[in-house]
Amino acid sequence: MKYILFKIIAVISLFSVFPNLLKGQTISRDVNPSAAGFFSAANGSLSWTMGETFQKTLSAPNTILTQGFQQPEAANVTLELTLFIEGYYQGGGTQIASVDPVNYPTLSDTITIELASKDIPYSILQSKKTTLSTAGFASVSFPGLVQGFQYFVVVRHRNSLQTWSATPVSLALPKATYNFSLVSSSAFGGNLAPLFDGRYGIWSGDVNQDGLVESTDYSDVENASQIFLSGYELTDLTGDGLVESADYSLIENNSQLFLIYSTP
Ligand SMILES: [Ca+2]
Ligand SMILES: [Ca+2]
Repeated sequence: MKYILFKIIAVISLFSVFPNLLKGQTISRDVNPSAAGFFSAANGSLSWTMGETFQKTLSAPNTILTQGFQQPEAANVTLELTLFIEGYYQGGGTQIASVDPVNYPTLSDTITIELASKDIPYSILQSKKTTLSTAGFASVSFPGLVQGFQYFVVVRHRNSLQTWSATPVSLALPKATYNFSLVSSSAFGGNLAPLFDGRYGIWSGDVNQDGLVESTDYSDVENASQIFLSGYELTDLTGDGLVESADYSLIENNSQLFLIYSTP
């Protein structure tokens, strides 16, 4: 009689008993072995694979290729940014709540944070939308495959000029931080607006999001201000829910500065 030998690998994750063991890793179940299973309950989980003879994991900035036994997956990396929006800024490290000041008084607006390759052609590799607080704080989580690599950090906001970090930022655990508010040189090309109290902010006025602040943006704000447009509008550069003289003054000034987004 022949005996069949099964090799069983079981990984028991005691999340509640040994939480410190899990820092930096989570268990991925996206490998396809000859047989596998996963069970979970309130206090723990059990996953297993069977019948494999070898394993391999290869990784690059864009890809992880895994073969064989299930592999621990690198934990998500948190990126925390500090930045202000020129037209929203109110001094003292605070900016206006533009979305819904009654129900969300600490929410300034939403922004998109992207990771671009540090190498030519500096392609955008990750993109996440998140909230920006009235204190200029934004936090976003990127998948573990970016962990340990360097990327340019790109900030996009609905009516501001897209802004890139001056240099690539290393995304290490447990989190990476970057501050666009203290010196103009924190942005690529020094491309930040000087604010009235010595801080810096991303330039307001790219209403049509083409990477320039120019006549089309000017016309959009001018037209909206003449009909007293109100609400959450792209042409509301000051974020107060009204399109009026302050927005017009801001676009009039910025459109004369020939502002163009700066990238490596
Ligand atoms: Ca524009
Ligand atoms: Ca306004």
